[in-house]
Amino acid sequence: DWQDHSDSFQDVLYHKAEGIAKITINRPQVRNAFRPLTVKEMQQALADARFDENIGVIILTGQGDLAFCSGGDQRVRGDSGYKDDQGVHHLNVLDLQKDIRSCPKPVIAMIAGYAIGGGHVLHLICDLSIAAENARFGQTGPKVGSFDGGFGASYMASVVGQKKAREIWFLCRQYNAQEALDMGLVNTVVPLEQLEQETVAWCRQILEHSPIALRMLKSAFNAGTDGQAGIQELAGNSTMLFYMTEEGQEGRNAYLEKRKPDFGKFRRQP
Ligand code: 1HA
Repeated sequence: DWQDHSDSFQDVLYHKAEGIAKITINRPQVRNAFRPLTVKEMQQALADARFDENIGVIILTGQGDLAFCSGGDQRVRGDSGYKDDQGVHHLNVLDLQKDIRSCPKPVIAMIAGYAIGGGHVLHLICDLSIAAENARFGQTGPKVGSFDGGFGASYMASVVGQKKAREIWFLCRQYNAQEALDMGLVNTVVPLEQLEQETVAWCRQILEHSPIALRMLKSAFNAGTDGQAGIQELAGNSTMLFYMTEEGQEGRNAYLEKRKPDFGKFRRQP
């Protein structure tokens, strides 16, 4: 039973239940295309889920059966980005992508209908993707005068391979759920009416497992593709674990007690 936390939001719905947070893009009239406000609210919801100690896994999805997300709202695309209400141009979905990747909790894309353009990249960078049989995937950038040469290109190539990634971007074709499964773009395909039930079952299985093990694994998977930022994340987790040890705490305590730290009492691990 989802509890509604959407109050402060206009473009997204935000729900929580049993350790699961669900962020839903709620613009079905435009196939859940995002404008800067949509992205900002998704970032806010994601931050809430990240800092809520009761939440262990996050679902990203789109309202209705027709689309997960169709990318940037072309109606508000200005000459250097997507316009907000003040007329400022943004490409702030790139920040959301980084937030999803650096979120220490697993983020699962739950996809019914279209995941297209910038909406396709969003599902791509989620840790897992669960698709309904009616899901359709693809990039449109070169068709509409856009491209995502960041995660959208390099991370895609690491998921589906160089040839397939170039095909997806150069030809701008659409792929059905089975094709997406065959190329490793999604984890499983289920009948539309079972989509949420199956996604929640995957979440529950994840929730049974060690949060720190999951956190370390996510940052370890990221480290390989995210360069210095990936190493920073992995190293940050090492620091967190070190802070949790007596040895780490001896350094802090000695400083606060204005004495010399006694690290000699700790084993020198082989
Ligand atoms: O590449 C980037 C970025 C790169 C770097 C940094 C930042 C980036 C940020 C964003 C993006 C992009 O996302 S570029 C790619 C933008 N998206 C698209 O090119 C997809 C456009 N939409 C479609 O291809 C199709 O609508 C669809 C395959 C998703 C669905 O087709 P369908 O079911 O036939 O519905 P359709 O009739 O086309 O759409 C329903 C309504 O939704 C239409 O409005 P209506 O005529 O009823 O008033 C349609 O215009 C609207 N709509 C759909 N997608 C968008 C949209 N309106 C604005 N923006 C959209 N993306």
